[in-house]
Amino acid sequence: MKFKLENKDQHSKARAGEIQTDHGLIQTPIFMPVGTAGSVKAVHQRELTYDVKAQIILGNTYHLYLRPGLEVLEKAGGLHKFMGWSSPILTDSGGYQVFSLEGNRKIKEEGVVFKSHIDGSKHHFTPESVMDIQRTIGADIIMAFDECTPFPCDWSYAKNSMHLTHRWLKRCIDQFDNTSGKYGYSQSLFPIVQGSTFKDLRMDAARFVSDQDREGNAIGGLSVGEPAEMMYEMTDLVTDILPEDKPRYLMGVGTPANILEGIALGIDMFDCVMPTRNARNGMLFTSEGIINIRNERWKMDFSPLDSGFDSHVSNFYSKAYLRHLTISKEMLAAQIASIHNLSFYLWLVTQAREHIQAGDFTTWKNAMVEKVSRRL
Ligand code: PRF
Repeated sequence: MKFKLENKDQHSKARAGEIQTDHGLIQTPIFMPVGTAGSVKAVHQRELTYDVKAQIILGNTYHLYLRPGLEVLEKAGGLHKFMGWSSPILTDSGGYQVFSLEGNRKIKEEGVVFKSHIDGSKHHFTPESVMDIQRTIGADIIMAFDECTPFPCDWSYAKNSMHLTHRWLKRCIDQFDNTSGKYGYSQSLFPIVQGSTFKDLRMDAARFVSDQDREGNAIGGLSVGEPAEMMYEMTDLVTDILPEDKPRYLMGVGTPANILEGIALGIDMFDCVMPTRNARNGMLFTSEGIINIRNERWKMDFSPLDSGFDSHVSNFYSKAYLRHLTISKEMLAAQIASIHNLSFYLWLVTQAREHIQAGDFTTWKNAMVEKVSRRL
């Protein structure tokens, strides 16, 4: 993997760059659609490429390990071949998913013991096994095994947890560096900065992670219920410490406004279930603001979902039609809404990139945050 920093904004920490992987180029800042179990829900691969214009998607170690399992993935020749996606893939380590199995998991020094949400069977994840699993899945970028602290969380819990994440990181790096990719292309390991909402811990974690000198770095443990201002404050502290010449990934973020503010704070990569999950509940993110498509207000509105940018689905179908499909529980509703929301997210980060390159990012961003946050 190679990262090239192309432009820096004069009035913020925003950057435009390029990540070259063996599965192609990623132009940053970028949003990565979430494809937890080998599918971006309700959106097939051709639509992801040609409508959404996704450059990289996410997979999840926990889900893929449980189903279809490693035997199938290895036999298929890795996740890219299995799902028919030849662009880059990033896999999350499963730590986050396992920790959200409240009551069904136990954290120890060695790793985590957990029960499957599918059949209740017992499994172990260790930093080593999670590296091996991600080697078998075959993502271009793989994540270290970390503990994501809940919010709120007291300082001493956050400190101990951060140190455990750091010891696990060392073990991930050892395992990763002593193994190689199984399918003939290279993989990169990103460590994760934790430290909850404590400035001293966040700074310690950012220094520790930077010292590992990997090809990119991530920030975890945010967007877990803390106020947005706190998330921005922590991100700002951490991006001041992380190396400038490597991509920075803010995990699980967020709303369109969160993403624009994250870009202004020097973040290059984002992922979130919000555009797809909320689409399935009838929430649309548009260039004019946020729409609940079930609302009576759209019953007779035959205008396009969004005419603010070029997208077949967003320009072609009307609000009234999507409202009807949603209320009738038609499967096409989830498809149209998901493609629209993802197209909008990808358009938004592409616009951010163009404004960084043009030198007017900050004024554009401030106006856009206001626009995309409105409830219509
Ligand atoms: N760690 C991992 N994945 C994550 C997170 C984390 O802290 C978050 C937090 N927003 C989302 N996904 N491994």
